Amino acid sequence: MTNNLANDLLIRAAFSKPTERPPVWMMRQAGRFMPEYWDIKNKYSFLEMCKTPEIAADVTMLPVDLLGIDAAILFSDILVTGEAMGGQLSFEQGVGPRFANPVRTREDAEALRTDVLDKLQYVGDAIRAVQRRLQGRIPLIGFAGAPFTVLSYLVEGGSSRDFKRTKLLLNNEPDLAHLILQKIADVTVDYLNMQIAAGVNALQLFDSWAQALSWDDYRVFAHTYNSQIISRLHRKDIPIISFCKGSSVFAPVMADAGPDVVSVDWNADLRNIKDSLPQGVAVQGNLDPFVLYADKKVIKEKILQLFERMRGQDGFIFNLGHGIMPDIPFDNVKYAVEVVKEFRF
Ligand code: 1CP
Repeated sequence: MTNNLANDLLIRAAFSKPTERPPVWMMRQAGRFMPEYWDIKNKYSFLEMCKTPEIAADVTMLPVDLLGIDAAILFSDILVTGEAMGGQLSFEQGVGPRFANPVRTREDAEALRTDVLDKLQYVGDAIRAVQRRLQGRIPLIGFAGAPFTVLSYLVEGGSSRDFKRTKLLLNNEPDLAHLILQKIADVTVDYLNMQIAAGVNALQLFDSWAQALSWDDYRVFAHTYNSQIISRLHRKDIPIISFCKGSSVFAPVMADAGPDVVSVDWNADLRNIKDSLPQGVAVQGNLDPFVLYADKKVIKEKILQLFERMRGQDGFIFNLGHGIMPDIPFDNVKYAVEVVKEFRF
């Protein structure tokens, strides 16, 4: 049993069991809004931080020690799978991720490697380093990017606003898109199973940009592979959270892929989404992260408003609708965590 934890609120909520209050963690909690993050970031590149297990563990532990959240999330990135498959990945300050050799042709797609677990061992080492520090206090969440979102970075060669090349590929060369998506899915299955073996207590699949897809394309190019991944994990008592910006639209399809939790963006009424999903599927979310820029009084009001909506509901994990922005005041984030932790159902 991996989940022998002093604080197992997140695990209980993920499996829709009763909790005395909602568990709280925040996407991008191990990041740039913390001055302590910059103390480390100023000494190393982002990829050096990810690939040096003790540094990745130091950063993972920052929000645990400074915010008192109910779950840690491994410090890494969704694009490390794309790099292991052959993408020449760099993260430039102010530019974001870049693949210098975008995947555009059949030859590019065929060159992508799938037998890459040896290249990702540093992630397993980082998980073990974090677990040595956590000592079972709270769960550690492992994660991966979902195939469509990783494909979008590989094809575009970096971030995109409109996903023009990605959509052109899906529309004009769907077979080629499926070849790439299947390769990413195979790598993701091995990668998440490796994270389970290394000791994560929960998993999150990030399909951050699937909101760019139409309803039909979501089913064909995202849902197919996410379902496949979830069904191929050896996860026993490890819950899996499915995140997508756009989950206010796609939630029923996301639930159909078999996750324990659907993570919802802030466009949706979380209670409506919960009521629309099958019994036993939990929800995570969904405070608008921009609320954390506001006055503390407003932060508290908005959190309590969300809790009022979710009152009496098992299977609710408090989170933001998307990640914390780098310039949100640390003090506000800490305050939000306190508000959640004081609350009782
Ligand atoms: O310059 C820096 O300091 C690097 C900034 C940074 C950080 C702190 C990047 C580059 N990635 C991360 C960490 C990270 N990324 C985590 C760590 C754990 C956490 O605290 O949450 C996680 C889970 C991710 C996942 C990730 N990376 C996603 C999915 C989540 C989401 O926000 O939707 C995505 C889309 C990425 C790509 C990525 N990596 C980094 C940036 C700046 C981006 C986004 C760029 C874009 O908008 O396309």
